[in-house]
Amino acid sequence: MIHKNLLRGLLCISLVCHLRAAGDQPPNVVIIYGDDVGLGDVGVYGSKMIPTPNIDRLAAEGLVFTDGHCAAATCTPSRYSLLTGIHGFRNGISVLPPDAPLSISTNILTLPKLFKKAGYATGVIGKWHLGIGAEGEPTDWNGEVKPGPLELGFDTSFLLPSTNDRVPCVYLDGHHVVNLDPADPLYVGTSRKAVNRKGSTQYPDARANPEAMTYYKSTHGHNNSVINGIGRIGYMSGGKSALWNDETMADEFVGQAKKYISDHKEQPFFLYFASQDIHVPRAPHPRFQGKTELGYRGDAMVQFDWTTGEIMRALEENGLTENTIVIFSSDNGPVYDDGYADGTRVKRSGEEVDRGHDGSGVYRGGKYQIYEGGTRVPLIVRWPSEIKPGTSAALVNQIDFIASFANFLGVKLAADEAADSRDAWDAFIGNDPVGQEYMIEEAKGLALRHGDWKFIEEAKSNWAKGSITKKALYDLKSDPGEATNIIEEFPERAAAMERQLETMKQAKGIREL
Ligand code: NG6
Ligand code: CA
Repeated sequence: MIHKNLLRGLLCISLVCHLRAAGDQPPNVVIIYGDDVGLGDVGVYGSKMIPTPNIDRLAAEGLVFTDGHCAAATCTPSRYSLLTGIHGFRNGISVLPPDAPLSISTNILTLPKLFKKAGYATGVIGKWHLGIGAEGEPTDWNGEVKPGPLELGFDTSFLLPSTNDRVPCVYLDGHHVVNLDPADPLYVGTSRKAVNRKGSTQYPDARANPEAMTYYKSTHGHNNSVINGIGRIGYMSGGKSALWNDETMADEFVGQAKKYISDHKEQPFFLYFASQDIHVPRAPHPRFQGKTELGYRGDAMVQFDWTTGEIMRALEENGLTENTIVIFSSDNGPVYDDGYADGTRVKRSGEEVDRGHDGSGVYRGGKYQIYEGGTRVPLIVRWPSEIKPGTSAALVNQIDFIASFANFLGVKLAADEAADSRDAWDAFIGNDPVGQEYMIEEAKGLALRHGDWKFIEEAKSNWAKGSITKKALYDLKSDPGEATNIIEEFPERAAAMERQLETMKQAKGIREL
């Protein structure tokens, strides 16, 4: 044993190997991931109208990044990059419909596979939205639903398979739909016809029966199957006994997380906890309704803060707070009315402030947009034994988690593994105040950050249909709100950044540059 540990110690240069050689357990890693949570929705980043005491406590004990980014301004590409270390644009990844097959190849390295290589247990709880099932064959929701997270390196999974505004409105535990009655088989599709099967429960169609939307009405889209009084994207039939309850979803996921943490307290684990909050349809539990003056959006954020507190409490109760790296972040920037009349007062017109609350703080735009509000999200890393609490202005991105943890765990990445992921370990633990020199931001088009400079390429806008975002250059130091396009004043800088962006786009992966 001594011999083995000595050998390990000699072979390993990473901290985790030294810990193991010394007989100490490597730290657990928990990612608490919000959905559409803006930087300005969190107290420590300036939210005044939404109380977030639990997240603020986490922040006070951890490192708060002010220039931390998710990889893209919408969910699927952002999560794709988090788990693969590859930019979504390279593989044409965009927001997935309810019946999409798995968007990540089961042959490539993923964040959970990396942790498994280092001997960790791995689990995912919550929203998936990366597709499920094999390409080219319809997914059988009544049998084994796969491939999915279990084929990508997670040992256990408890999912909201797509998003809460998309069918199927059921939980998936491992390969199986929870509480499914075989006498009421479940079908999922993008047309009414595809799910119109005799013998399965039929749900109202929001187009024909808008009065069935009793929870609240949709303001755009969300007009297919109506489940629990809420119009959804896509159609389903059957699975009545398996339907989730929107208002107890947070409780369900928190319960799953508590169980996961206590079941795995004896071994190092990686838990990817992806809340549905504060994505639409926002349906916080009645105990959170009315907690803010901002309608269900604000109340759902209060619920998410509670969720965060419960996960921290579970770590504490199991004696794991000191030796767990907790990462708190979000998959894209904020949005107000994203398709339902849920009490937000801002329509999808690009207006930024609802009753004095600005979900992206001083930054411009939010979800779907190439401006900073699209990807600059709350990012907090807490690890008491190694990270000194404070604030970091380093430019960091979730796409770099894989390469950074690979460094920490002492796992070598092949050139084609997580090819866009670059080691930023020192920045994530507070030892490097600068972070990446260059970083891509992704919406429908791309932008490049170089320090405080930002170049935006000309592209179709994801925000307002048919509109084009013109080439632009901003100096975020003097103009954090991207109000003044100074491309005419600095044509050479803009051209150089455009060339750099092109080089990064053309490369197989950014790490090779
Ligand atoms: C849009 C939906 C929006 C949301 C988004 C994906 C409509 C009109 N809008 O198409 O409500 O679901 O997709 O959000 O249906 S994300 O956070 O998963 O990327
Ligand atoms: Ca999202």
